[in-house]
Amino acid sequence: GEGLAGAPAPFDKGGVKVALVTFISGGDFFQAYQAGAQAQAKALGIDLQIFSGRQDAAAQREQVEQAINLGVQGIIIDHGQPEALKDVAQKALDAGIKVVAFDVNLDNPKIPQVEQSDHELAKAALEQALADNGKAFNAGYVYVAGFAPLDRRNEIWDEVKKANPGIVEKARWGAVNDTTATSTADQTKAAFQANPDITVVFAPYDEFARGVKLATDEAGISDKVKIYSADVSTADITEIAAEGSPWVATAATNPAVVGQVSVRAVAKLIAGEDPGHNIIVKPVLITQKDLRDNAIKTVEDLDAKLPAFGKSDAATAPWIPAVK
Ligand code: SR1
Repeated sequence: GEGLAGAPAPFDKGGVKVALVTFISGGDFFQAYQAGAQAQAKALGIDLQIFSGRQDAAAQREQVEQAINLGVQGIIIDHGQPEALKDVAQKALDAGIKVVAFDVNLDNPKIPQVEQSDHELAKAALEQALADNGKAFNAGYVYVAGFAPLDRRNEIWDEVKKANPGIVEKARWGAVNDTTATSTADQTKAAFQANPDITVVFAPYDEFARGVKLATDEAGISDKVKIYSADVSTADITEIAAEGSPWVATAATNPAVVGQVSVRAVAKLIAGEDPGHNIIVKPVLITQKDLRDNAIKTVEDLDAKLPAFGKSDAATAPWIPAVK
């Protein structure tokens, strides 16, 4: 990479190498996150190498080791299982490599944690569910434990149920694999066969929501169900805004912005600056009505309509160029 005029060392000379080691690399969220990271890396003259995840903890661990051996200056660890990563992350730190974690709690004071304010995100989606459906309804819940963002969203689901005893969780399902949406769709069919009285589904990951919609559309029950989710992509916007869609709201950041923030955080560490320990990108609530009323069809339309969605001032510095 080229040097960046006016930037602190080593960015003034260029040639900075960073690895992004992912756990999940498929799906809209992770693709947009990676594209955002790559765009911010390019603007900083960073050579960013992305290691593709296969939902395989041992493989991800090995990729962190590979990155260390490649002599990178920084590593971003994106999701994963803390127990498989903590010691290799420490090994990277011991080798003088700066480490940032997104959505995986490495529990290390030297490793800044990037997240989307998952508590706020879940609250926004669930407040909309309460506003639309009242305080008493039969719910389905899509959840897989062990993912930091899903565990944080789950804390809010527990709180909301506790505060509203009229919400009855009739069934819980979910899968995270390389075909999350279709696996979730299969499970959704079974859940609705056993519990046809479910009217609200909380599915706080867009691949989950996509799976639930697939299943309710196929079963011809989309007019009896409402889906509340996390995340957004252009494909999601199409699904949400479609006529008769049961997917009525999502709380989301722009994942490309989260990718940019992650790269800025590691760049600041490499330059000897402190990006802060908890780096938060705030979500916004997006409803089906908002999308339809404002003719929003793409993530770019959302960026243009909602400035709070299109950029974040987390981990910025005067020498770090903004991504266009
Ligand atoms: C399996 S974890 C999926 C979540 O990670 C990110 O936080 C996204 O928001 C997505 O919902």
